[in-house]
Amino acid sequence: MFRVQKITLMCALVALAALLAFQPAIAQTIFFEDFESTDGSDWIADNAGQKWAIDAFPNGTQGLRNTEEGCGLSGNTPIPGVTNFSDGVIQLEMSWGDDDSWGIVMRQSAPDKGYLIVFGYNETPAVIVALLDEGCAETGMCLDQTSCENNDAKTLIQVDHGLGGGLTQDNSVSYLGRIEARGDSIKVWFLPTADVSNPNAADLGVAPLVDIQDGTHASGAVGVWQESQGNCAIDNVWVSGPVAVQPQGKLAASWATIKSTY
Ligand SMILES: [Ca+2]
Ligand SMILES: [Ca+2]
Ligand SMILES: [Ca+2]
Repeated sequence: MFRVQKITLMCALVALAALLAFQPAIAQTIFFEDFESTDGSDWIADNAGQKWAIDAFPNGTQGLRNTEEGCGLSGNTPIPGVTNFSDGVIQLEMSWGDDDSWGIVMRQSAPDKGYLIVFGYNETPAVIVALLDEGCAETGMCLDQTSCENNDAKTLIQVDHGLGGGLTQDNSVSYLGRIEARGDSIKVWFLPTADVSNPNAADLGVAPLVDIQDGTHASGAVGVWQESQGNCAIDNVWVSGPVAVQPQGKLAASWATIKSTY
């Protein structure tokens, strides 16, 4: 009997140790939204004319759709509650019913202090990293109007997204955008979500399109930016903290698992 209890205790301790080892990585998720059980009313655009709505996303679930079109309706929407991001990963799925660009505003400490990372499509076939300090992402302005594309003088880097031209504009394809920022290091990935075996993995298995060093801004808010992106949608918006996303190979958590842990 004593022996059985001892084995049971050992098993419990092993399970507890495994749980404790597992927790630090999981606890680093500081924001996740899959738009399955929200009306999106806490996503409040800086541009009063921009209207978000819950609608279908090409992964077969609900996403958040930008319903209004036009450069004058461009701008940032702060991710609810993510006000002091320094190091970690910012990731989202994006789809296009238009030819313009999605983006992420990162480490924003004032309207003109922070980074803009652009995921371009047909009109701007590029990934761009620029500074809000240069007037990039100004509310109500498209990228060409702020001269924050095709302009080495106002951007930190612009690289071809490598997706080719003539991309579909019928919201039929989900694309994955990931930014990994650690200190001065900023890395950006942009590719069809279907090309990634596990979008939750710490290592996506492909090299980043952008890998630069810049220390202009250390921390601040995170937001989803768009330029004239009428009828385009986002889903599975995820922000993690300083520790690596998840130990590679140890865990293949579903989005549902991630969501249930914060
Ligand atoms: Ca969803
Ligand atoms: Ca544009
Ligand atoms: Ca447009």
